[in-house]
Amino acid sequence: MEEEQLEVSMSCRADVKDGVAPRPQKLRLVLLGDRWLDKSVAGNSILRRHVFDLSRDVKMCLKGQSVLEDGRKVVVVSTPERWVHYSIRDPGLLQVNMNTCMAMCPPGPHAFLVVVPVSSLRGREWTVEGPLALLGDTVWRSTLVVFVRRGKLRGSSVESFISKHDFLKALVEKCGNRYQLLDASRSKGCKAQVDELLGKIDAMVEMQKKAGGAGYVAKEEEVSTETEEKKNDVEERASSRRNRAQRRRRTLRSLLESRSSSPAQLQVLLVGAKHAGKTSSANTLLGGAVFPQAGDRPAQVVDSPGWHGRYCSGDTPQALQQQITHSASVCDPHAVLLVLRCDETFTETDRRTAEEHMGRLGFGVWSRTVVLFTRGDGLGGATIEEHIGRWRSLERLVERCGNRYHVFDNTNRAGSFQVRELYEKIEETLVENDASLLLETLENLLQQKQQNSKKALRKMKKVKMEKKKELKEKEEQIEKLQKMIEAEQIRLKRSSADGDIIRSLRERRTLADQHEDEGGVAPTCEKNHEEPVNVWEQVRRRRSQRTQTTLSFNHRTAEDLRRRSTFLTASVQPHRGGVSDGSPAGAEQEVGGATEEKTDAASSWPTAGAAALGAAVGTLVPFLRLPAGIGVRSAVFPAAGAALGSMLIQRGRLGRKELGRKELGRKELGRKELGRKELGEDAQETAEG
Ligand SMILES: Nc1nc2c(ncn2[C@@H]2O[C@H](COP(=O)(O)OP(=O)(O)OP(=O)(O)O)[C@@H](O)[C@H]2O)c(=O)[nH]1
Ligand SMILES: [Mg+2]
Repeated sequence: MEEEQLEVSMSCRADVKDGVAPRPQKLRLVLLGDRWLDKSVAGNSILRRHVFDLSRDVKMCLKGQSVLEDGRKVVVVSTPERWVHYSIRDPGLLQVNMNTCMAMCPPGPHAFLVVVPVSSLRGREWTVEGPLALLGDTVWRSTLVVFVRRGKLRGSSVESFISKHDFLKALVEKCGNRYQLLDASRSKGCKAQVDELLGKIDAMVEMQKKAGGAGYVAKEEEVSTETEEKKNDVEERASSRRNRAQRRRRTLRSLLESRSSSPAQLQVLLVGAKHAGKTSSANTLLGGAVFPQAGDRPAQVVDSPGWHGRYCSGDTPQALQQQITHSASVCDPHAVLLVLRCDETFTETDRRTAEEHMGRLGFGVWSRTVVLFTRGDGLGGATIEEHIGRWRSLERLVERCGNRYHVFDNTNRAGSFQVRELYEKIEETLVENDASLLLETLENLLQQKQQNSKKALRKMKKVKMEKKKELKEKEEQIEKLQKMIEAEQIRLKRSSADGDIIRSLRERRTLADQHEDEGGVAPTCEKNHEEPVNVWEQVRRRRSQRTQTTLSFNHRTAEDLRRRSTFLTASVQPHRGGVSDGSPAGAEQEVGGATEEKTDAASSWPTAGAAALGAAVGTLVPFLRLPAGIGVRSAVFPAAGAALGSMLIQRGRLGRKELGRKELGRKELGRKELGRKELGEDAQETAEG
């Protein structure tokens, strides 16, 4: 392998030096195609010598090689007829075949050449399409289509031949529009065509290299589409299809039980391509009985001629087509069985052909069609759903038939289970197409829905009421809680106000206590705590000074009062223990005592005077003549005058007493202020000391 790569790279270098486009000096090619003869002719034309036997198919891969005039070495591997023939029993067969031919041209082929004969390919499309559908994308990037048998073109171009066949258009497109016509009948013209073909291969290899590839297909696993990922995908889709079909069948069977009327006889029509197994399947259905039974009732089975397609070339003749349509009109089938083989490929052309022929049976045919797969014995370990999932075109066809399908093994006619099951499926198809039954079912469903909706409405109303009640209860609870919170807040406010009052009262009391009992309070002195005796000494000195000040103040107040009073002389009492505490209470007691004495002394004279004056006025009043001319003479008047005079004097005395009390209060406040200042000075002096 290394030798090969070295050879290729050396040749490329040499070509670049000469200014020629680099190309592999050893070219490895693989021929694919349905007919061994066409492949052998194409192989000999490329090698320019007779290497492959044109007289027989050896049914195995063959390798031929030669050196061209320009010194280029070419290796060609030819494959036997239908070498990639698909078998569901052994889907790995393709891989085995591909590996064999890859091993014959190591390290891998530069190109795959699909050899297609220029001839009527109608009904044989699958021979080209089918096997190639199994090849992976890597192969398609390295593939060219080679058309042989130019003579059949009859003067027209190869392009017009391609355009006539949809499957060929798709094939050429898939190969990146790379194709070449080889006319082996004319050796001179063929040489130029081969040169042209090799040029196209070189360009393709160059393109692959530019894209970062090796220029040839090296990995064997890239050849086939049967990757692990694809297998898993197929299995998943297969199981989903099976489940869907089973669900649908269950529903239809329940509907079938409620069905009141059913046809007395089942009519079944079999259609399909030639050799698909229609007659064999009809015989299996009849089971050898003269009057076949579908369950407990008779069945009529109608076979039809196969359309030309997969196994016969040429269009389906008009007469044959009419016979197929006539078969359908004869029995007016309850179900149409579309017969297909399940042991081989299924291409897009197969789908199109089947749909074309079925379409002639009428538009409504698809709703009563069941796909009947024959050769179930060739499935091996695979399931029918897996086979369907492997071919996209087949999937589409089965879906068009409403996912109705069944498998027959016609080699086992004794197997009554497969027949019974098929009849069941036909009956289910009847249900699906019974418009009156479906209408009835629909009506029942609607009725049920209405009842259900009424029930649901009632239930909803009930739930709504309950919710409303619940909401109301909750609202009441919230209201209660709010009230409780408000009450609590008020209580808290009150207690905090009380606390403030108590605090302020306490503060006042503390202040008063401090003033009253200064000896009990030890002055704080953080700085001079080593000499407490001196501090106390200082405090005592300051206190005695303050006592002197207070005494002189009290004395002055007493003097003042004495001077003001005209009736009494007030005496100032000395403080207890010889030291005045300077408290306002003490001052008040002293001053209050002086005021009482003065009041008691002053009360007798003015009251007696006023009473005498009142009595005199009262005596004179009866001798007065009032402007109205009325004369008043009574002893009441002297008494009333005396009482009034006494009362006026009493009121004047009370007013003076009130004024004296206010004056005392003002003085008291002044004294308090003075005391506070002195205290502050004390503390400051103590701290500084
Ligand atoms: N192994 C196997 N062979 C089958 C099965 N069904 C049909 N065949 C064979 O397939 C071949 C064609 O079967 P037919 O029933 O004649 O096919 P057809 O569709 O009636 O053919 P035409 O009438 O020509 O269109 C016969 O050789 C059958 O033996 C099957 O389930 N298993
Ligand atoms: Mg037949």
